[in-house]
Amino acid sequence: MSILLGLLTLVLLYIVIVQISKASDLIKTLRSGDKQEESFGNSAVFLSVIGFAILVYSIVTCFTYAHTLLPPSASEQGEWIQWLIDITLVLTAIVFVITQALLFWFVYKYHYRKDRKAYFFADNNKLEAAWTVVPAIVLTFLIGFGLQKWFKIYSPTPKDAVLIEATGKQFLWTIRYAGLDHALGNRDFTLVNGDNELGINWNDPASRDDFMADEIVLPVNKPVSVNIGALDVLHDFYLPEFRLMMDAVPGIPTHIWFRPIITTEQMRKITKNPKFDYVLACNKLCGSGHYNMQKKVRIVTQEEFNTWEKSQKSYYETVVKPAMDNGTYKQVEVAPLQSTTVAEMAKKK
Ligand SMILES: [Cu+2]
Repeated sequence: MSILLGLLTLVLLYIVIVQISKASDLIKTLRSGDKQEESFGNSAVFLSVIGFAILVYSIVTCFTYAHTLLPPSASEQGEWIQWLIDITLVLTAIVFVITQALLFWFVYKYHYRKDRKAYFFADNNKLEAAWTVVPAIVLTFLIGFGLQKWFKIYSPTPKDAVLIEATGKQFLWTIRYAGLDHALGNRDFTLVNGDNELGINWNDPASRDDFMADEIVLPVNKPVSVNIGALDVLHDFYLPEFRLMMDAVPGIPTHIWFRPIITTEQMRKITKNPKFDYVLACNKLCGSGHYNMQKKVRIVTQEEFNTWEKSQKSYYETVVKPAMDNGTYKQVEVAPLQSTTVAEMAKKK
């Protein structure tokens, strides 16, 4: 019944629209030709004035709010990305302004006039070739530049990189530094428990000097290698001022390397904000506390970094070992992985 009523409503609606259009056609023919031309002229002026006003407003707001954009990129990789963003923005802005200005100008210039007849042509091969080839060349260049930067960004990590590990979980980042031996201790998921949520193998000598940090401190002009992971849901290692981000996926380790080029102190001067701090944020909507999933990032000189690194305490020595000694921490032994095929499992049953 409701379907029938719905169909009936649609048919009635169609009849109403047809009748209204018929009535407006009648009114138009009743009006004298001069009045019709005047009415079209007024509409054309109105439309093009509104169009130009919106165009000017868009351009002015772009410049007015330009200062709210991110400060200059604080990493070498980010500079390349920023260059790609800039060149794309400039090219598309030029095309946008030209096409929109022409559109609104044509609305006015070619509006209906009694003594003028529209020129008809079905197609123009030269014009079509031009508007296909020119954008194709421009896009090829943009993609070419993009690919070139992509391969540079995902090039092998330099050997002298500072190695850190960032693990996301609802709603905080755990940052582990490789320590003075420049090697992160192995992790094994079979070791994960309440005391060891990263599953670090404390029998691995490389784990002994690893330390957890409340903030990310990095030396300027030195490559930084970041191993990224997640414990629960999808997160995203996001450094807006460095124009970098990389997904943090449970079960799939990801990696990124970059080179910071502006210290926090320098950036405070550039932004004229003495309280400025770089931030590591999460760029995936990972839950109710997502907005608060941040960590302070400090870019310092090499000397400051060395002093800071030496002042950090090994997590094993200060937390794990004392707990093991007084029996409140149990290291689960690494069990060798057993491979069981589906057929073997079926046999056992
Ligand atoms: Cu998150």
